[in-house]
Amino acid sequence: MPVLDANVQNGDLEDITGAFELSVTARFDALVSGSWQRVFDFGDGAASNNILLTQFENTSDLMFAVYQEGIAHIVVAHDALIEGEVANWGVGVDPDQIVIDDSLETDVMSFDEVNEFIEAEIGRKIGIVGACTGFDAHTVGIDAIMNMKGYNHHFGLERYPMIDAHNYGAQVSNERLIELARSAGADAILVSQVVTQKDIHLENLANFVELLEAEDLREGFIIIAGGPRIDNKLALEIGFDAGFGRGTYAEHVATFVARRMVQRRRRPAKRD
Ligand code: B12
Repeated sequence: MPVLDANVQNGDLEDITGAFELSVTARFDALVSGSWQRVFDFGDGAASNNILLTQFENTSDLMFAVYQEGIAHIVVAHDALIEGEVANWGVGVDPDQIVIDDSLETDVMSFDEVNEFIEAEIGRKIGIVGACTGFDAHTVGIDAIMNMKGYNHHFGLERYPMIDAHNYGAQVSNERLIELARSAGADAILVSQVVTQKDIHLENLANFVELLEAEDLREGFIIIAGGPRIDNKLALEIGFDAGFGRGTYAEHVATFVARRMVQRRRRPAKRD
């Protein structure tokens, strides 16, 4: 589908007949005073063949719905709407399920803004290492985030002058990734998990956090999980600082790491 402009009539669009992904940038200015405010609503009639992304009633919940021949498939992301903040959301239907990914970062900084922010606020390059861990051999996701070339016209972290990024590829054990992060003097560690059979991704991620904690290293790193079945809520539950799913670009990650480093520095010292 082409890029659509919300301020103009987009006319007839090509039919969506199979799996698809859409990304949108939007801001809600008044939640309570509105109701069912749409981000988009494509279709050929009320609740028959429609695809819509909308506020749920007048709440801060975001609802994604696909109506197919009168049958509704709906998912709701609770508290995804923050009044006055620009947010990016990715929604879609993959061959086996309907997904909504309430993006974690609002006001994502651009490539240039991230570099300027790091220079001004941190005053040195930040170190980020990453890998796809365990037996998972899917490198494309972590490459999209880290490699120089990037993904979908978004440069990867290796291209950022203020980031020292190292991508260690796939099938890296958790132990090895931690060792590599230590020797690189990294500030943040990125872990990619794609294969989810028998919840192996959850086990791998939990084991990663346990290893860091066991070695008393958890506080020393910002740790981020990512992959098509990962979202921020899940990652936080496992003990990561953040989680990113489909539609993520390097700038989402760079923005999060840079801001989190500054927040950590500002955190008051612990008192006994
Ligand atoms: C290419 C591919 C492969 C290639 C991988 C090649 C490579 N070098 O990566 C090969 C052929 C090796 C492969 C093997 C297998 N695959 Co495969 N593969 C795919 C396929 C077709 C595309 C994946 C991909 O590249 N996506 C594009 C990237 C850009 O998307 P992404 O990974 O989601 O990454 C984005 C985000 O998730 C996020 N992200 C990802 N990681 C991270 C990390 C961080 C830190 C952050 C911030 C963000 C982030 O950012 C990225 C950019 O936005 C998918 C199907 C599909 N259409 O998705 C199946 C798929 C992932 N594979 C699948 C399976 C089952 C397998 C095998 C087990 C098959 C088998 N029986 O042998 C093996 C597993 C091998 C192993 N040990 O891991 C399943 C997984 C199902 C599941 N839920 O577990 C899928 C979904 C296919 C399916 N529908 O069944 N596969």
